[in-house]
Amino acid sequence: MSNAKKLLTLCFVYDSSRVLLGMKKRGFGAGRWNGFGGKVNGDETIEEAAVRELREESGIAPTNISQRGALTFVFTGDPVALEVHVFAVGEYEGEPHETEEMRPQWFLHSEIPFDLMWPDDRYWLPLFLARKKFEGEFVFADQNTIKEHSLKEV
Ligand code: 8WZ
Repeated sequence: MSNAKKLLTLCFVYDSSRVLLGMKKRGFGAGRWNGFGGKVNGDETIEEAAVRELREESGIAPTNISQRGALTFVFTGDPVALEVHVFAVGEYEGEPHETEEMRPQWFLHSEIPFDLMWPDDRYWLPLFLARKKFEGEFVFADQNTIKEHSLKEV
């Protein structure tokens, strides 16, 4: 049966001064800095998927992870919405390394490259970095253009 939503995860590793982003090297969102994440498989919880995708895309294993936000993305004319669950990772094992998917790099909070990220990130990433929990919905006309959005702290 067809799904009305695609479930995705997004993990941001951060501390009080820096956040780890990855340059997406291929596929959907290629050429943009983002957190690490991907699709939730049928046999796993959303958090299990977040941990798996973080390991696959950056090589690190979180020892501390918590859900911090839920974002819905809709593209005009596409009936399938993306439901993205955003996780915060504080502590982890291993060291980030480049993979086929992602090239990781640390950024100061004051130097986050919003112009090279998905355009919704400038709305909600400041809430994330301020340790808030949030829910939002963004309607895109295309991958560069937000038509409308709502965002609230929860
Ligand atoms: C985003 C995003 C439309 C859209 C999609 C994603 C995405 C795809 C896979 C994981 O996330 O990620 C961010 N930060 N904004 C907007």
